Amino acid sequence: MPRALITGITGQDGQHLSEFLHEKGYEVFGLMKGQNNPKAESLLAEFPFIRLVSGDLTDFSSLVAALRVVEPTEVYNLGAISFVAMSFNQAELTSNVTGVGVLRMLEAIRLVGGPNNNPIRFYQASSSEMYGQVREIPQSELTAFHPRSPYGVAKVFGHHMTVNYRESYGLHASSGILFNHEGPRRGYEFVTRKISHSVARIKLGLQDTLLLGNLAAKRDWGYAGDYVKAMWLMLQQDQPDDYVIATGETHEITEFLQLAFECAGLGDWKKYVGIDKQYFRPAEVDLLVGDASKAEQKLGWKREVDFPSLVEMMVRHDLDMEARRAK
Ligand code: NAP
Ligand code: F7E
Repeated sequence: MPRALITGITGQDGQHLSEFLHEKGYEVFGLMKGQNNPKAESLLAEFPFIRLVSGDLTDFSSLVAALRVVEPTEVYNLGAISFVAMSFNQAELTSNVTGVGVLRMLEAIRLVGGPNNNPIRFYQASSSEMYGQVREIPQSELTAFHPRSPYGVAKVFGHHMTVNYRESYGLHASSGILFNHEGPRRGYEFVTRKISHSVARIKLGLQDTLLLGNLAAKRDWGYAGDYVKAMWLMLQQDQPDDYVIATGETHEITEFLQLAFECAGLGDWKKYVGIDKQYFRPAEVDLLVGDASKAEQKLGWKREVDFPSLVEMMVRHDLDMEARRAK
């Protein structure tokens, strides 16, 4: 039976990937940080098949210990400080977890090796934030990086380390350059979930307004459930490689707002949305749109959920959730 160790198990992608791998017959292990992490109980209530091991991406020996206990055939490194805005305020922590954490895991894998002398296959969660101030449109695996935040810089470090360990030591290490992916499990701090959740609360009379930052940014938004399948496909290939995973469409935040408010029957979003300077970033990524043709051809991957369906899925989920809470 294949055994997967997932870092970032409590995050959006960790949850989707656990579910996906469990359905494929994997034994699923998750690295859980902290002492009595409050997220453990709700995670196990929803996904009782997950087995937790303690560890932290800032602590090398804990990663070695986790690999020795789990003996995984595949490691998915999803753990990170992933909120770009936070990375400006906690740049050192972000560099340590999101950047150097990748190196620690790669070194731990190199040291421990895989069960029965089979090498461990490694997936690194790279990001479209590495493109930052984009050099070309759309962005592909060959586009140069120009990160615009400490988060983006840390991801570039992790990405290059993954490539370097593959080339230097022959590790089966692949890097997925994933563009924004969202869904009902998205953290409330990210703009799509902030919008869908606020729309639900406004509809139910629990909130009057929604304050946002820069509405001009454009993103290539897909559904997280589609994207975790690509992670798994990368590790099933004979040769490790890097792949862009994206929809190939870009949308302004105002388009997300329009669809979300319409979906809840609230009409014109401009009646409810205000601008608050605190949500602007010191440097912005203005436009992202990915070219996933390599993944489509080599992995046979294709997104299934389109942009309007994604917005509707998130708003409907949050309307149901808030209505249940209000009872
Ligand atoms: P997320 O919801 O923010 O989850 C981040 C996870 O990292 C959480 O489980 C968190 O654990 C864990 N973590 C934080 N610090 C850690 C540490 N020191 N040691 C071990 N784990 C730690 O992120 P996501 O949206 O699922 O994204 C998954 C990965 O893909 C991340 O690496 C992210 O940067 C990357 N990515 C995401 C997107 C996207 O659009 N979602 C796009 C490209 C790349 P706690 O809950 O215990 O804090
Ligand atoms: O911001 C703008 C903000 O925080 C999107 C992470 O998963 O995807 C994510 O990073 C845009 C930005 O995601 C608000 O300025 C306006 O232009 O939802 P976000 P992100 O920064 O694109 C990449 C691919 C990752 O790898 C990251 O881990 O929306 N924006 N007003 C706002 N953003 C937020 N969060 N809140 C606002 O009020």
